Amino acid sequence: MDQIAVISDIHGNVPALQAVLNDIARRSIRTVFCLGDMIGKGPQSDVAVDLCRERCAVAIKGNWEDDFWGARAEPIVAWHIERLGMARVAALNELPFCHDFLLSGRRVRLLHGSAESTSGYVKLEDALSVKAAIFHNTSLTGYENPEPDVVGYGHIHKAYSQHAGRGRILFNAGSVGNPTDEATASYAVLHGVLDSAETASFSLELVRVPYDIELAVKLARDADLPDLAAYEFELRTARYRGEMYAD
Ligand SMILES: [Mn+2]
Repeated sequence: MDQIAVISDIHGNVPALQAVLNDIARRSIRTVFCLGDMIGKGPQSDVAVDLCRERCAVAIKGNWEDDFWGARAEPIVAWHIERLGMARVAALNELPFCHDFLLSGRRVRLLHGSAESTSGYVKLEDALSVKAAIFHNTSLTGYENPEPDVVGYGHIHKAYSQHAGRGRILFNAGSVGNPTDEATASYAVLHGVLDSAETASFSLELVRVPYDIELAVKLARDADLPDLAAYEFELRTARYRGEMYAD
């Protein structure tokens, strides 16, 4: 049986990424796939990209990797680009939109947000009829492969898995570095026979890993992260920064 760790949304939080990579190593998992958003938000996008490049067999584009040359003109993006350097930014721009593979006879597709966009939202509370669109082939996924039986995604920073009708499974790997469901790093593990079209045992686990939040906050403070208060709020409370002043 093969084990594949699926990590997502690291967002420059290196203490969280290191805790997850250590956990993956302790479980003797050799294959790691990354669903994007390695960068942005946290202070160490450059280190996060380098660690992912070293450790991940596959990495796909998140909305942060996708938006750099487009609409995001905010000063905070310039801050992250400066730390990343143009060579890394150019390499991130070349990442694919999705990754399809076979596992124990199931067609698995990994993408970041939705089948239409890296920044499309498929929310935990959406009705299954709405969520089902994530299984469709689009101009971005390509039409050459059949539609998947299993879809894994990121972007919403909340881990879950559910049966999606007609034998399909949908899961979200949660976020390594910026979770908004509980204040621990999140990732998923797939178990099965990789690249095999033959039906065999298949399973999916959601893993939570505690990490040193104090260190993550200190690194952000030492780096003079421009939106430190919002970042610290998210790491400590596992709530989105938009809720910061809500109560
Ligand atoms: Mn994200």
